[in-house]
Amino acid sequence: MKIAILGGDGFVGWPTSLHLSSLGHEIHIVDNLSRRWIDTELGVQSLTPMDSIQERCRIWREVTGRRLSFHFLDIAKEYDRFKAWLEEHRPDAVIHFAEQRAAPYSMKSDRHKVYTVNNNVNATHNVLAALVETGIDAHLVHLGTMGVYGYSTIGAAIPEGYLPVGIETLGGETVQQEILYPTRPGSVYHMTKSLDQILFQFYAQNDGLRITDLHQGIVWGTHTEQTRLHPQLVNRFDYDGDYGTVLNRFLIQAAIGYPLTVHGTGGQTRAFIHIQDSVRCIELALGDAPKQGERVRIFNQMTETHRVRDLANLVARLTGAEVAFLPNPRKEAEENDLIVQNDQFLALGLDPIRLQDGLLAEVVDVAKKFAHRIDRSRVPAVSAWTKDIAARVDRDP
Ligand code: NAD
Ligand code: USQ
Repeated sequence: MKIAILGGDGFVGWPTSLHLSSLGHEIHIVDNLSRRWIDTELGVQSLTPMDSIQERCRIWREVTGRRLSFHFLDIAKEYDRFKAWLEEHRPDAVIHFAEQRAAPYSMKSDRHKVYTVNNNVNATHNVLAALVETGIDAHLVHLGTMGVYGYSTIGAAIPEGYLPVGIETLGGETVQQEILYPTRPGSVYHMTKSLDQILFQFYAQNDGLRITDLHQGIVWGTHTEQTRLHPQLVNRFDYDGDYGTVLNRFLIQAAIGYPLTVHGTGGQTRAFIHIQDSVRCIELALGDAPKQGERVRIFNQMTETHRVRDLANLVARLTGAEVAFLPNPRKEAEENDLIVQNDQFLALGLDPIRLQDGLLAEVVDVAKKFAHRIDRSRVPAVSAWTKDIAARVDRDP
């Protein structure tokens, strides 16, 4: 297949590009490199040294003989260029990673909220409008988030996207319907993914676009089979207070002797998936495209759930790190349970990688190797969800 990978220079997009290229697909990475600019804005850098995207593609060619094409383009701001690009390349599938993906970054200030909404909602809508206008019947695979469901404890498993409801008619009969699971986003970033869902629903119904939305949990780890092939193919690894995700942060903190930064009681339960499984799920979803006229296909792309304080204790046991319970800069439930259905990927043959000491230790080793690149002052998470929380967190030692 000819596959366009929008956001293919990012943490999940890069290993996905390599994985699908190694399977023989023709890969076109489309990216505006905004993630690299945000590193500059924040004064941080990936733990792992990343080469330019052009250099990464050159190395891949050298190592495997396979070609990756890179196209510098802003999906959100350059609609006409993007439409012309699609018209010229006519991909069989489009994988859409090209959004601002950090919840803390999206809550930093009003400017960051506005940027996140403009970038994410426009990027998604531009892709949809351009597919309709060009008449390209590509399968669109979007990376969404488990966070659209919210984290209120309901004592029932979260289904894959849709909720069956019985509605009583005026005649007193009960009619069964399936609706999109009600969204309850916990940040402006997560809210944009909720908005994306409505855009998908409309375009699938109105124009027959074939769309798969992957509600992904928190991705951890760094290497995949392909990124290991050469030091310059290494994946990015975010550790800072905005972009670093919880488990990867705990692992680098352990590596540099920084107390593990648990927010609040650490009673938050979240869904997780290893980066290797993430790229495998995308491959499986690609191979199982919906038909024209079918509703949006939604998968829960996660393999296990964990409570934050349990993860901290696990990493502490493994490495001897200390655990610090800090005031929570976010507005979120202090304690929640989470049960998630993920039967569809299991049925397609996913054999999940579970959190295991070996893999955790491997990430700590990566962190130790590049520890000299870590700026400790960028480790704390300082982005507060509300002005009240900002004032409170500031006063706390
Ligand atoms: P990332 O920030 O590392 O990568 C996103 C890429 O998209 C970057 O290379 C960026 O430059 C590019 N991009 C952003 N806006 C663009 C635009 N307007 N035009 C062109 N390119 C643009 O993020 P990631 O961690 O690789 O996540 C990829 C996707 O997966 C995101 O949509 C995210 O919401 C979703 N996701 C990520 C995680 C996770 O834990 N990392 C978990 C669940 C879902
Ligand atoms: N947390 C800590 N300490 C830290 C960092 C985070 O206790 O140092 C807590 C947070 O308060 C939160 C939980 O850990 O309760 C998860 O935070 P996170 O930053 O790992 O994850 P999140 O903000 O939800 O976002 C990440 C990705 C996002 C993706 C989402 C999947 O950045 O792109 O959509 O995970 S999910 O969480 O399933 O919605």
